[in-house]
Amino acid sequence: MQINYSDSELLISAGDIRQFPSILLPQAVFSGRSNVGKSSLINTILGRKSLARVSSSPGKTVTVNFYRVDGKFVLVDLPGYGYAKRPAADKARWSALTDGFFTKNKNSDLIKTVFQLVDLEVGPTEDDLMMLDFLNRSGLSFAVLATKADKPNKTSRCEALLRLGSCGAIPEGVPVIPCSAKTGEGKEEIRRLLLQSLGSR
Ligand SMILES: Nc1nc2c(ncn2[C@@H]2O[C@H](COP(=O)(O)OP(=O)(O)OP(=O)(O)O)[C@@H](O)[C@H]2O)c(=O)[nH]1
Ligand SMILES: [Mg+2]
Repeated sequence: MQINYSDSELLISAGDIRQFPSILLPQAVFSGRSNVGKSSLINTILGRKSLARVSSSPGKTVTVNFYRVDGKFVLVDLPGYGYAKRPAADKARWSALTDGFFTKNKNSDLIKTVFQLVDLEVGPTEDDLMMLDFLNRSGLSFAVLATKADKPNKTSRCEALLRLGSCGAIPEGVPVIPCSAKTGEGKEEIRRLLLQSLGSR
């Protein structure tokens, strides 16, 4: 399938599960803690500079953003978790939205794959491990994207990748892909997994 990635548009920035679009296109989901680089990576994959808003202050917006790509599929930018300074009301909204997205979503069969982002240098946080545990139990297909791979030097990068690869919460066979919105590393591999997932489930 040929995809014109730059032919993409924001469908809706949903602050409530009732606003989730009813468009029947397959979805690939980007999940991860606040500031891990979800929106930046979406822009890189789409070859767009600033379609997905990159946050200057993390954790500010609690919305699920749906991007339609070339009329063929939808990329979903989930709100980031783990932002300590977020007010309790926003944390409750995060839970309602994210939980709603996975468990109360009448179109959940459209979710073809989840890209779980983990900061390569930081490694999986407690919240990341909880999310990975959820994904393992969900039966959803997922891959781990190790973000900001441009930051560590060569030695720390190798060590960090080895640590991540041997993380108990990431089963064998789940791809772990180093990537960077800054250098474009991982873009083609992510696009390949994306296309592969669209034909499945
Ligand atoms: N060095 C480096 N910085 C990055 C990379 N990706 C994102 N950043 C920076 O990390 C910060 C957060 O990026 P976002 O893409 O907004 O992160 P997010 O996961 O969407 O954050 P929330 O929307 O708050 O959940 C920004 O300052 C980006 O410029 C990367 O690959 N390399
Ligand atoms: Mg974002």
